[in-house]
Amino acid sequence: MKKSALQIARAAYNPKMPKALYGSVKVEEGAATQSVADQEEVKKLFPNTYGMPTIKFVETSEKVNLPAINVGVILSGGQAPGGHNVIAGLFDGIKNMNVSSRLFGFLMGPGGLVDHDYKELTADIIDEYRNTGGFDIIGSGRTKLESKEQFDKGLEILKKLDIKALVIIGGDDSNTNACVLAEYYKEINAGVQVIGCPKTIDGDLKNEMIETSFGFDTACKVYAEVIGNIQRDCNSARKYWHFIKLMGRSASHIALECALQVQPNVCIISEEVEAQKLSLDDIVTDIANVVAKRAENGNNFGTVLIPEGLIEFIPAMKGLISELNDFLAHHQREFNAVPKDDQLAYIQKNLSAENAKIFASLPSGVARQLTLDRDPHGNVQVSLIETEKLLAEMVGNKLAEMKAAGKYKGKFAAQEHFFGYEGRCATPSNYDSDYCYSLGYTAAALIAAGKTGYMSSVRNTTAPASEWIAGGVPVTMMMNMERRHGEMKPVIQKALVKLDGAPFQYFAAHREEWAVGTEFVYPGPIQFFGPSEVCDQPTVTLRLEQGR
Ligand code: FBP
Repeated sequence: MKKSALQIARAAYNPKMPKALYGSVKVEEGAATQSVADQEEVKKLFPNTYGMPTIKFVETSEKVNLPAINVGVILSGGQAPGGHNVIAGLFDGIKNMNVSSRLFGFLMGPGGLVDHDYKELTADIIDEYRNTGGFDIIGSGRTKLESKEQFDKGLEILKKLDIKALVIIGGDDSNTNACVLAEYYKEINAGVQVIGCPKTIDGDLKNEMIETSFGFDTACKVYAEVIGNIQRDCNSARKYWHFIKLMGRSASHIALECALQVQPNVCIISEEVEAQKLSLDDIVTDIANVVAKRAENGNNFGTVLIPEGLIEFIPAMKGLISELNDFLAHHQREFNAVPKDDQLAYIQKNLSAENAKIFASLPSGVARQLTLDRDPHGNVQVSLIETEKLLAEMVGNKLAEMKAAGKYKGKFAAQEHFFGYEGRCATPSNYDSDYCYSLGYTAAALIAAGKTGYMSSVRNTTAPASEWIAGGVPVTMMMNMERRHGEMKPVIQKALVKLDGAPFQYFAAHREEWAVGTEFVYPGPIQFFGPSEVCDQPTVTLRLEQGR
């Protein structure tokens, strides 16, 4: 593989870790835990892994001799910068325990475990991938690991390779399934521990013990860099409004973090749209009013940030999606048999009158995307819905109406962008390089401590890395019951933007001045070499959440 100059220089970077992890550690147990909601139901479904205590690793002077262990690792779901460092940290952690320990990577996601596709990750291979973006060391995939048959098939290869612990690096859905797997292996006494690691650029896998999911920091910095560049371009030419959709699935954490970094003219937060029960027309009117206001000052340009999940949060759309989910869960086979050209009419015929009307009002592309494009977990693939185009077009129409009514005098030309995939495999920032390596190393410590059904947790990350706190949190603690595919299921609760949280409050307090004034900030590219205040800053979200 031909390497860039940055790749070569970056390979030499030594990720920083919590101080405790540099020597021998012992486990300090916290109080017993319970799930965030629906305690009785979750407890019943996880009799072997429910209620376990949180764990913190603290330094000890005792030298611990540990036996060699074979460990498996899986990368699951969408890519997020830093995944390679989780694996590097895990590798170094188990080797530090005992040099004869071995690490096996299952290929192309959870499917690799079921299909027995794997490769041993040796020191040479790991060294090639330290501090690099991407998941290409073993690949990733979205196969849903959920049936007993899959678990048993996986166990065959784990037994064959003498693997005693499996680390699943994934988002909320993958870690939910990791927990179901941990419970099952414990119930049947399989002798395999299962540990999760919190991954996703979306930033929606977080709670009091998991400060952030890895990859969020780097992805937001990449998007903020390019939004900043666009803002400087539009402040120079002064002729375009840029409608920028940002990845992030349901939650608006990415849009909010980018807004905090770049100070755009408008940023929509889906969670607020839902709370205020805004309709699509309300959103369009709000944006058009900002465009008109800026036009009064001769500013016919600006930026609008749009979270990709917006459509799901508009109350009327939410009701429609939920009915579609239930309908498709029970009629997928019949739906598949309907000729392509008749599918939309078929759906419309089977919806309630209210939802059929909304469905009919959508551009056919959007209606099709809502109906057809689901991932294996049943999520609407919001990345594929072109909300930025929909909004730009609707704002244009609204402004034309306002002009006709004498309420707007400016010029409006729109450019649309979608930033998503370009941020998911970026070279991890120092924060993600350090955080991920520490998560992997902590996973190794959880394995050594004999734990299963835990997620690796590294906290206090707005402080210098030496003060970070490494530990583990039982996955059942994050669970509640939710309706999926028409059935109630135990799942990790998604963390959406909190409207009373410090990041949103800061944004809400400043958005009016950002809307009318041109207060753009240009963050520039991620820096790896230079002063700490340029290279080591965590996200603004995290700093505001932690009051730093
Ligand atoms: P994960 O939740 O698996 O981390 O995926 C993150 C994400 O990038 C979302 O932001 C986006 O909606 C989705 O993946 C896109 O999925 P795909 O890569 O399958 O197109």
